[in-house]
Amino acid sequence: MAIFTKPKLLFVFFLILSLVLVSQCYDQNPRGDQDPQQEKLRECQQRCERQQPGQQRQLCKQRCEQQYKKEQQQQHERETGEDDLGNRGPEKRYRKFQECQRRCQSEEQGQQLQECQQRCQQEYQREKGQQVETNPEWEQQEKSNNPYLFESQRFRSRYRASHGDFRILEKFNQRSQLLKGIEKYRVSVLELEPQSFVLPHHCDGEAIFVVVKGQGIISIAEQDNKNSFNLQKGDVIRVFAGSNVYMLNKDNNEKLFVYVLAKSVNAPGNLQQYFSAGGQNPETFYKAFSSDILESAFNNPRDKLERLFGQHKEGIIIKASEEQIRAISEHASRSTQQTKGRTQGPFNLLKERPLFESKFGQFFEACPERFEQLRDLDAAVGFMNINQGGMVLPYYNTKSTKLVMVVEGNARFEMACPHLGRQGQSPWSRGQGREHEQEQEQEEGEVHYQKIRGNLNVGDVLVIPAGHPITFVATGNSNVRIVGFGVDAQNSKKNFLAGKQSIWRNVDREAKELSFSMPGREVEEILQKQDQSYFVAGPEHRQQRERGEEGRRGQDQYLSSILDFVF
Ligand SMILES: [Cu+2]
Repeated sequence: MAIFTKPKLLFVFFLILSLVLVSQCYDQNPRGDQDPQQEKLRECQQRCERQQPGQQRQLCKQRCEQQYKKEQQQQHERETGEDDLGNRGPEKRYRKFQECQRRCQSEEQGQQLQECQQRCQQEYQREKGQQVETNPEWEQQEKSNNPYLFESQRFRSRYRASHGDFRILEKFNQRSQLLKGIEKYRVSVLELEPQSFVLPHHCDGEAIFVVVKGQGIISIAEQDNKNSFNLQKGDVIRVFAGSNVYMLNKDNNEKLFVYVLAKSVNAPGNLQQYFSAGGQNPETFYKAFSSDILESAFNNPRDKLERLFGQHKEGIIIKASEEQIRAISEHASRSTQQTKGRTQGPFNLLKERPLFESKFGQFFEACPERFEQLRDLDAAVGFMNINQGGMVLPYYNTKSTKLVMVVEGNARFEMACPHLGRQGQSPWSRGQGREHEQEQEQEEGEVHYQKIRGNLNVGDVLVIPAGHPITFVATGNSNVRIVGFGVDAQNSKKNFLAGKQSIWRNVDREAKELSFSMPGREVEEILQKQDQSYFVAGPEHRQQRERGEEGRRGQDQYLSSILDFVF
């Protein structure tokens, strides 16, 4: 230790020591220490703040957080070496799945819990079978290449009030030129809190209302006619363009949810509400007239009219008292009415006989051929219930394009689309793709179908163009209920592509032989193997059953059959 006896060297030693300490301090500085994932989360949430209004902002932020959690977990896996590039053994995969489910149960509730568990399941399925598809970039691309799926956040609140919300989905042709055929149609959702009232208004669109939850009253006031109807779940009511309408949720506890299909009668896809009632918020259209005109029209002095049209400030959906609800309810009836040659009033779709059904689901439909109210709009309304673990056999709608929305549960879908089937081209995209699309007629002999797929949660909308083969599979731990509006519905049918009732039963054996280059008998044997119709066990349910029948050979076999039994 001779060096410490020399003061110069001692000074140099302390200088180095203090430099080391200072540099360590800098390393521990909170900014320098900031986790890049956390930084990303912060940026993502800020983006939501800037770009998304109200409720969407919350959803947007939640998505940021989910992504953050996922990335953190992935990092954890990388660091602990639990997972080397997804080559997890079945035990490890399953353990991870169980952990995921436990996390959901401790952190989430209700709808969120269901969604969280579904994510666990999807992750597990992906790891189990399709390792290629774990690439998030590919997934992202697939999502953005799908112009048919509108996730619930694509609805925008048009009128939000303390007692409800009216949300409208973006214009279809804004998303893609492939949806130009339905540009006049808009889909919206009316959500009313218990004991609330929607102010009288009319709309420049021909509409169909479907009650998917709750109970209420709709009143239609016309020049020479007044109709008031009770509404309940499953009711379908045609609301003519320009009808002056007010509505009520009369229930004390339950919200009222109404899905609306409207066809614009002015500018295509542009729908406006016109409030006769109101004052400042919503503004009443009377305010667009000059005072002297109003004085003459109402034969009232200006100050009285200013008072009348200046009071209301609470928005289009407001709280109603029990007495008010009772009074309005007294006038409401249930039955349909014949007024001047047109039928008005609701009918209940769920009380009709299902158009087809089996152990795994039912389908109800109101078509324009049977329901006079739907005829002039050439529209249909359908309800599809798929029981837990079930799927609907692939089918296509012969002529009608369907706009479907999930009311309950979760589903995944797969659809074949020839429009997007030309590799490397995206003629659907906005802007530059437009001219492209018109020129892009299919070249000779070139047949390819793009697999369009995705998950559907409550509130998501899917457009199923006519002729496109599609299937839905119930995912998650409950039944799935889907409501669909059909446009150009007259004489449209569902043609099934598999199962006992499929179109193949009406094709000659020789034609089958020629079509598949196989002996006709063999083709039929394959096509007839599915002896069920319409709804059958979904892939997960089916795997579980098959494994159950396989018996137990060795421990590995046993383990995997347990794993598959979960789904
Ligand atoms: Cu297509």
